[in-house]
Amino acid sequence: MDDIAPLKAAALADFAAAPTLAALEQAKGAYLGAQGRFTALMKQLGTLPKEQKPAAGKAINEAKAELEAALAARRSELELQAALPKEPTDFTLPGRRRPLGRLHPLTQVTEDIVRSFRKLGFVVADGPEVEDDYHCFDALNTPADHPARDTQDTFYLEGQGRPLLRTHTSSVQIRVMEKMPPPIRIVVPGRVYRRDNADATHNPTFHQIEGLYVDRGVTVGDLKGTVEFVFREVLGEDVKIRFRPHYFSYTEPSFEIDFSNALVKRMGKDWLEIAGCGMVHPQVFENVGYDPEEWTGWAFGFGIERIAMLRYGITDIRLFYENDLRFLRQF
Ligand code: 2U9
Repeated sequence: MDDIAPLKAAALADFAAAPTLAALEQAKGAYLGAQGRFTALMKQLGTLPKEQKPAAGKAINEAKAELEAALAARRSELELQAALPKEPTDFTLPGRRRPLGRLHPLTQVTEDIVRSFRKLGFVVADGPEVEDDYHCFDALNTPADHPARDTQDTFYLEGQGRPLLRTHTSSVQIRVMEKMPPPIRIVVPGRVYRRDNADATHNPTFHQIEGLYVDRGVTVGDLKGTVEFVFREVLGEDVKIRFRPHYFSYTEPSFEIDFSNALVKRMGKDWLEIAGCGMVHPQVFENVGYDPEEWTGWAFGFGIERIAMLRYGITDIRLFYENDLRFLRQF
C-alpha cells in the first residue's frame, strides 16, 4: 500500500513531462507495460494476505484509472500540438487564391474617367443625394418656373424645406464653392434621379460625372483640350470631338459635345451627342460669393451609363441594374 502513492506520483510526473507522443508511449510502457513498474505492483497483489487484498486491490485500481485518464489527457494535448504549424502563422499575409468578384462596369468606367482627370490635377468631391431646391436649382440660375422643377420631372420628398432627390451632381459643386475660395479643380461622380420612365436608354436613377474648373483667365480652349484629353484616354486614340452651341441656365456660352470614332461610324453615324459643358454663368459665381470679374471657369457633365454603353456596345441601360451575373461576368 505504501508503494502505490509514490509510484503513481512518479508516473503522473513522467506522463506530464513527455515532450512527444512517442515519449508518452514509452513512459506508458515503463509503468503499465508487461514489464512496467505499476504492473509489477499489481502482480504483488497475489502475494498479500487474504484480508489485505480488497483494500489494496481497490487502491491499485483507483490509481490505475487515474493514470489512464492522465495518459489520455496528455495524449490529446500532444496530438493537438502536433497538428499546429511549426512556424508561427502570420494571418496578415495575402491569400493564395485569386481575388473573388470584380467591379461593376459602371464603377470601372467611373474610375477610369476619374483617373484621367486626376492626371490633370482634379480631385473628387462628394455631396448629399437628398438636396434642397436652392442647391439643386436656384444657385444654378435655374428659375422657379423651369420645367426641371416640375413635380413631373423631379422626385420631391416629404419633409421640411421641400427636400428633393438631386437631378444632377451640380449641387455638389455649389456646396464646394460655398466652402472654398478659388482656384477649384474638382470632378463629382455620383447617382442622380429624374422621373424618366424606364426604357432601353432611360432609367429613373443614373450616374453622372461633372467637373468644375475655376481660376483666373480660364477659357473655352482649356475646356475643349481637357474634354478631348479625357475622352481619348477613356474611349480610344481615334476619338474626335466637336462643340455645338447649346443652352444651359448655369453656363454661358454653353455647348453640347459630339464625339466620333470607328464605333460611331460602324453605327452608321458621323457624330454622337455625348456630353454638355460651358463657361460658368456669372450669376452662379455671384450666388456663391465669387467675384465674376476676377474668376472664370468651365463646367461639364456627362452620363456614365451612356459612356459605358458606347464603350462596351451595350444597347439596354437596364442591364446595368439587374445584377445578372451572366452580364456582369463579361467585364
Ligand atoms: C456648376 C456650374 C455649371 C454642369 C454641366 C452639363 C452641361 C450637361 C448633362 C450631360 C448628360 C447631364 O447626364 S446628363 O443628362 N450635363 O450637359 N452639365 S454643363 O454645369 C455646371 C455644374 C456646376 C456650379
